[in-house]
Amino acid sequence: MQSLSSICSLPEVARTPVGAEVYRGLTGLPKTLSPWLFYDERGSELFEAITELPEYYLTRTERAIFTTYADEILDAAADRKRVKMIELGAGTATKTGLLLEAAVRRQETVDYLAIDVSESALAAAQQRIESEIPGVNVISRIGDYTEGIEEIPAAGQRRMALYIGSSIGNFEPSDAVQVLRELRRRLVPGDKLLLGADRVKERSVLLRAYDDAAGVTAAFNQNVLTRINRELGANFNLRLFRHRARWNHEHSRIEMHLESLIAQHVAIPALDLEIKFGRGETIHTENSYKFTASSISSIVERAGFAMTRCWTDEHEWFGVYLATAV
Ligand code: AVI
Repeated sequence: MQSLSSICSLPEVARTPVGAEVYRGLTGLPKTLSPWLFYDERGSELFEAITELPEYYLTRTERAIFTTYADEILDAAADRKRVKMIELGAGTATKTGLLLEAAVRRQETVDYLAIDVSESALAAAQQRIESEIPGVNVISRIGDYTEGIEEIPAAGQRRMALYIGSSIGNFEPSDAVQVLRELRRRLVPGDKLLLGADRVKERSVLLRAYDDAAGVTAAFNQNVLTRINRELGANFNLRLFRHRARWNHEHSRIEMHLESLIAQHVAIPALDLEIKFGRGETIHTENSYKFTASSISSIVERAGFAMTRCWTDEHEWFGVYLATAV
């Protein structure tokens, strides 16, 4: 824990979100950096490229589940009412189009509230959906998670909140419960949550998905160092930090690390810091939890929902879960 006097003497930049996170993460032991730091402009492009990799089965498998079951999902969510859709972390909303089309088939028009931190992704999603799927009324909100949900009241209608893409897996389980509990607080009993969550599977399949042959995931991981160099004037040498993906069986998660190949010092002038790395020491940059039917049910139920239905693919690699607010 930092004392108040030492915090007050930190450079101004240590109080910006990026500065504070890098200071916290690289002065602690073990060294960590939060995964939200990945998503600058280049990081977001690299993530889009990851979703198209042959090894990264998550996106195409979830899309295939929506392609097969979108009408069934909408029927199950609706309880014979009209559905309004809200998406947390909508991004470019490419897979969501399949669900919106099913909603339009069912009820001719649908209100869709897209929430994301990226203004440019939201603008692109809104333009594409409005031109490709007539009948969808898109409202977009820049924000984190649940901000703005109240703006889509639903008297006599069913709200279905989407949290897809297994983003829930990037939180510690207790934080995942908190995020869903916050969502639950803004819904009424009977409203729905549609959650996409990656499943536990063979270790080699998981490792390949996070350490692809073309090195795109490695570049995505290392980009965080480029960002710190650019924004905080640091001198990380990318050739001296190697991407590592590990399966942590005990915690049922893939971990991403950046491993220092030699003993070295890295300067971060904007934070007045010099960070010492031992050879083989890592910065832990991401966890991606993988779930069983029972581990995801436990999270959903602790957040105040009842698990209602589940859809999966032929290999049972990915799960799409419908839960009801109780
Ligand atoms: C955004 N999130 C669900 C991705 C995942 O699979 O955990 C982030 C990612 N990290 C490496 N590859 C993809």
